[in-house]
Amino acid sequence: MDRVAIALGSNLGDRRAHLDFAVSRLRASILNLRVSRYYETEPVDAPEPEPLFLNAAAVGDTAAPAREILAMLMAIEQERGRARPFQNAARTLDLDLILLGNVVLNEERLVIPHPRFRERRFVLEPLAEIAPDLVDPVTGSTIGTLLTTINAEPQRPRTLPGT
Ligand code: PH2
Ligand code: MG
Ligand code: MG
Repeated sequence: MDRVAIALGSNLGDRRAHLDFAVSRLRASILNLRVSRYYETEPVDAPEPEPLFLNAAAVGDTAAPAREILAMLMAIEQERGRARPFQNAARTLDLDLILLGNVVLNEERLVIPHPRFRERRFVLEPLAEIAPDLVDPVTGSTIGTLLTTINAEPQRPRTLPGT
């Protein structure tokens, strides 16, 4: 049995309803599911202006392998009509597999831990609320430590002047 951490995000349509739906689906397949509050966040790396996100994190226990979890997350996204017109387009529901116990995987379309989660406040903040002691097997740091690390760094402007 592995501890699994999932990031939830929505910035299209009824954001709260999309996240509530995902939580009820996850609760049906993942043991001891705990869910953070919902955080309203500014879009990061959006190629065009986008609505604000609602982000959350969920943690639980599962014996399912990574590919099976990924397939489940994509199926739940599909149930909310997730479309992918271009990278980082606004979306009804995004479910990302962040951590799965000590699993480290670097395969096509499946990288665990999630390759960008250590820089993403919208992932770390909700996750630190429910599982600050969870350890990233790549860096050996806890979620709580990773969050303080980005807290200490100056916030970069989203667009640089003159570019
Ligand atoms: N997801 C992204 C890119 N940017 N920004 C916020 N605030 N929240 C997200 O969930 C998010 C994002 C790629 O999936
Ligand atoms: Mg994502
Ligand atoms: Mg995703």
